[in-house]
Amino acid sequence: MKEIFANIPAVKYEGADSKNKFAFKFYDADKVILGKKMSEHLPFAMAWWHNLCANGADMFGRGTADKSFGKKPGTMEHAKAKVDAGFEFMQKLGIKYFCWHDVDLVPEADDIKETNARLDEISDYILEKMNKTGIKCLWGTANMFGNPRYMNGAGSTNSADVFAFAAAQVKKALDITVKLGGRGYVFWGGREGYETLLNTDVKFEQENIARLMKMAVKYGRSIGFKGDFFIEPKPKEPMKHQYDFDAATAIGFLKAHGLEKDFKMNIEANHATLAGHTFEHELRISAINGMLGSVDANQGDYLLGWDTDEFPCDVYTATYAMLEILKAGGLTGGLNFDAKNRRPSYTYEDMFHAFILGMDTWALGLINAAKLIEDGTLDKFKENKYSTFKTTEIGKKILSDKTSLEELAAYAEKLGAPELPSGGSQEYLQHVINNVLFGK
Ligand code: XLS
Ligand code: NI
Ligand code: NI
Repeated sequence: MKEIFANIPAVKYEGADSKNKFAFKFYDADKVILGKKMSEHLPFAMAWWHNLCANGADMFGRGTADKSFGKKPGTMEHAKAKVDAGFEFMQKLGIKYFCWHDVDLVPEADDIKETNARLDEISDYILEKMNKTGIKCLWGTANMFGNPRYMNGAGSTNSADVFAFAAAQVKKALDITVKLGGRGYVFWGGREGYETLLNTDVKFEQENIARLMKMAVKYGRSIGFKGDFFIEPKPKEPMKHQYDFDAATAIGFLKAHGLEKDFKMNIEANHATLAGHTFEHELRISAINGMLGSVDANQGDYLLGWDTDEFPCDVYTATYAMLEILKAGGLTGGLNFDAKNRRPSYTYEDMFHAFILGMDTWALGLINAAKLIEDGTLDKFKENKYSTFKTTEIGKKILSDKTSLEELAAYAEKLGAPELPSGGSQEYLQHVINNVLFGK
């Protein structure tokens, strides 16, 4: 088969001194860090939609990048050319996973039966490529936000017929996920939210979203899906207010509807910052609830209030994120580059540079996080910070739930003023981090 990215070589690790622009400087797939290969710590995935479909079009201008791969867009020949391009791309970069929406894989027909037949055909073709290359499916999802029928939501729609269409798409996307052996299935509630409460029954809408998710779990398990369902929280965009605002909100929703056993979080960095949180905050909240599943690895821009989906280059953020992931024992999902090239970066070479940047950034994050764990200062500090609960009699009583307000009140009265242990030292810790990261 003719190569699509013919002028671009396979990208290999060459080390930080390499000047080869098609080489990794930090991502060394087989290198063992904290007992595991880098490639296992970092299950990178390619997002079909950004990499093989998006052409740089925005509200103000048409596309700049040619993603036709030599075929006419809107045809099955083009859908297959995207598969060819995607697998060649992933092989050249050593990426082991991919993620998709139903309508990224095939052009949507007017009749859902025809769309589904196209999905059957393309997934046969994808499966062949998977078997030849060993590349795997990380997760699949149904696009329930693009088609005009979802203008009032999918699970949260005001139309029972539209709800049925959403269910039909979820069913088929689950079929294809299972067929491709996907590790997960994602719900990103793009249109599940509202513009104004004046016309919205929030309780009704949220209950219906839960109904759709329950049906998805029931059906998925019945066809042998053993992976995790994921909610991908996002506070806004396209809706003014989205129901899965952040991890804490989504976890509360799952628990309220008895879905917490089957679902975990898919945390996107740019969504975290849109919610007014750091990326690592969202990872921590997911982790302490046992729901850290997968990551959409991108970054936003602090000066822009929307999902800019940039490839990650911020090494501090990648370090803090990897620290959370390592502490949580890793991901059940992976690191999906839900990220796109900037509009003027329209060439095939730019597509590769974007992934080289993203993969090297996360590799640095991993290397740094491992150093911080080995250094141990942060862990020791935290342990010491709360030590009065372990070393004093009253602290031990509180932790073992063996006291009461009355007893604590009597104790406090006797005490006069409490001695205050230091709890901060933020500047010291930040300095330690810089020393560990940049010191020899
Ligand atoms: C949009 C979301 C979307 C999901 C998948 O902001 O990030 O791309 O990851 O539907
Ligand atoms: Ni995403
Ligand atoms: Ni996003």
